[in-house]
Amino acid sequence: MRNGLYRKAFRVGIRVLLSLALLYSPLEMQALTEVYADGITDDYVTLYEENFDDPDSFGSTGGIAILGPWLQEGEGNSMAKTSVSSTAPSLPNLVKIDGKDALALPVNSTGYRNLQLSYYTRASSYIGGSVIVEWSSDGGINWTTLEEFKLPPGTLEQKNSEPNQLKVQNLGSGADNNPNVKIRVRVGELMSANMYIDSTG
Ligand SMILES: [Ca+2]
Ligand SMILES: [Ca+2]
Repeated sequence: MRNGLYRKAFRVGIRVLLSLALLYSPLEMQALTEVYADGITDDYVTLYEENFDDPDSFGSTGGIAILGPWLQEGEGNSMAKTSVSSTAPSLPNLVKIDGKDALALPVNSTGYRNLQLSYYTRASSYIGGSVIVEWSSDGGINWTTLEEFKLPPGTLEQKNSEPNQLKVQNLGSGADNNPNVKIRVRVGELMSANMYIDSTG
C-alpha cells in the first residue's frame, strides 16, 4: 500500500477515553490520500484514549473491573481493577495490576502508522514483581515488550515506591496499517507490591 494512504501517526493514550472513535470509516480513509497530498504530515491523531475515571463505568471507590473494549486476559479470573488515589494522574482512579492480571486492548490501525502508546506508571509498597507493557501485531499470538516496569528490590523493613511516571512508547512498523494490533499490560514477575497504570491526562 502506498504511504500516501497513511496518516502520519496515531497515539493510543491510556487515558483512552472509550469515546474514542477507534476507527475511521473507509470513506474517510479515502480522503486521507488527499490529506497526505496536501502535505499535512506532522499531525498526530488520537484514535483512542481512556482515563478510567468515568463514574458510570469505573465508579469512584475502587475495585471495579475494567471492561470493554479492554479485555481481561488474566488467568484464573484475575482482573485488573480500579483503585482510587487523590494523586492519580487523572482523578480519581488508577488501574491496579496484580495477581495474574493481563489487561489487553485490541486496536485496528488500518490507515495509520507510527503508533505511539502513552501512559503513567506508579508503584508503592514495593518488594518485588513487575508489570510488562507489550504489543502484538497478530492479535496476541506473538508479543513484543515495550517495558518491564519494576523497581530495585525492597524488603519488608524498607519497601520502595515510585511516583507517577509518564511513559511514551513507539510501536514498531509491524503495528502500521494493521487491523490486528493488540496492546497489553500484565503482571510479569510475581507481585509483592502495589503497581498501577493510568492515563496521560
Ligand atoms: Ca487484579
Ligand atoms: Ca485516572
